[in-house]
Amino acid sequence: MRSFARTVEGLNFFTISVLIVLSLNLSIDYNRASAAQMGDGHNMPTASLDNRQAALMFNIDPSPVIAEKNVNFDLKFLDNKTGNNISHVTYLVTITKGEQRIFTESLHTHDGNLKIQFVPTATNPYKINANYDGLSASYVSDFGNPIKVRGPIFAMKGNYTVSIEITGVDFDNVFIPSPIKFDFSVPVAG
Ligand SMILES: [Cu+2]
Repeated sequence: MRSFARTVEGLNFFTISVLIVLSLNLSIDYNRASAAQMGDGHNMPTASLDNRQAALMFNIDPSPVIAEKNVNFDLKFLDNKTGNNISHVTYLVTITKGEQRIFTESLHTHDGNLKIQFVPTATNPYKINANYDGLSASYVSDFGNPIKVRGPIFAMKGNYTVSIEITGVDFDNVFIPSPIKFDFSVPVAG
């Protein structure tokens, strides 16, 4: 796996791309990925579900993440054949720092683009600005706006782990029996 910094119009993005193969019987054969393992661009984790090939794109902006500054996540789950977004994707996003779980929510995107903005504040517990969708039991962003999270997340420097679990695809209320989970190490600079 590989993590790489890409410069797009002057902005530094930390982009992680994970290839996932989806198989018919929803059987999963996946590996956990961590950014630390993503050094060589070859050992991509694969998962099976539906005979489709899909790639998880995960961008973090800025890179490196800086304590007390806004952090933007951009998640897309792409059909590798067509390059189109897979729609109606439900993610369980969990952030831990050390042993402490500081964020965990189910988030859904109807169109396949999921943007989350973390605004570090002293607000504890964190607050989410987004609509709650009962069908997917998740927060959903409005038209192109990120799901905003205000709270003590990325407020201090240190090593964070971002776990992204794909729990549903194609429909709002159909969930994968064995979710596909990836862990990413995200160092936060002071
Ligand atoms: Cu949906």
